[in-house]
Amino acid sequence: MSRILTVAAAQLGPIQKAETRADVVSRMIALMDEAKAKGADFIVYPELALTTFFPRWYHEDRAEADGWFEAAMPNPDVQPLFDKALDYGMGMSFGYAELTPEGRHFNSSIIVDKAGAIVGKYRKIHLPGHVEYDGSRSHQHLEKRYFEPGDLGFPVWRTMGGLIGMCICNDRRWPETYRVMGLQGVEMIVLGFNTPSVNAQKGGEGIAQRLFHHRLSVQAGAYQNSCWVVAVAKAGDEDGNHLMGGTLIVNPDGEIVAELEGEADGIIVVPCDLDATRFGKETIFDFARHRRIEHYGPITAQVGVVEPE
Ligand code: CDV
Repeated sequence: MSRILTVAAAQLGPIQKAETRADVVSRMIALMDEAKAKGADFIVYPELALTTFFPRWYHEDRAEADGWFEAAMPNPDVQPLFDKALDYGMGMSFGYAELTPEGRHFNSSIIVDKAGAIVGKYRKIHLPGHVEYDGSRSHQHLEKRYFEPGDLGFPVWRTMGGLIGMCICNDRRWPETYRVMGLQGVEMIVLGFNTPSVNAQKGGEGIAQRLFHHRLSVQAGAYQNSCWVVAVAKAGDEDGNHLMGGTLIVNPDGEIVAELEGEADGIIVVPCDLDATRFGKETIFDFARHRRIEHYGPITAQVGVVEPE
């Protein structure tokens, strides 16, 4: 048996502060054209795909940052992308900064199905960084200033013939992210990321180690939950701030089956067999037979470390 979902992981190269949504959307459409030519059913773009990675910029007046947010989805700037996806009969997922009608701010992503309907929304739960300006860091990472933690959990949706879930960037480093979706039978997790290629608090940690941690995290998440993981970067130099690449697709054995070279706009396309998730889910990671929840209490009862006496 096989159930193929052909996925395009669509990396965006850098987006400068001065670039408009229209500029970016036309680049996203060019990637979609390429994905269509390569037979993709579903295209995945990065976190905060429509703008530069703005949480690196400090706005003393928090409200000034609202210009980076979308108050509606779709909206006139992104409508051409929705139109093209519908025309192609292609599903898509991308991240954006969401401003709700109540004035709440989230780092969000959506799944749009092949009929053009927004069938899934996820709001980033693990927000890295800090709230106030921090001069001790080599660069700012103000996600905790501009967003509140997601309030929608880690849902999984039945769409495009499979069970698909989302997470965003820093979420990929946390095993809980994958396991909560694994417990819903997830077959494919799609995620976008903006990862600075140096650690703002540890200058010696550069791109090689950051790529290692990235691959380690997504490969482990895929293997331990027997699912596909599609991880898509925004990469390159944004106004003097460098983001690593590392766009890749991992199979349910935890193996990288495709990885994009470089930091420019580009795609990798892989026919992903969703039935290939069955073996792991029915054997070594058959949760119903092997999990021992009586010993997992601290995972939900406790946030920080409690050392033994
Ligand atoms: N956008 C992110 O969540 N970036 C973080 C960085 C700050 C470490 C990441 O986990 O890649």
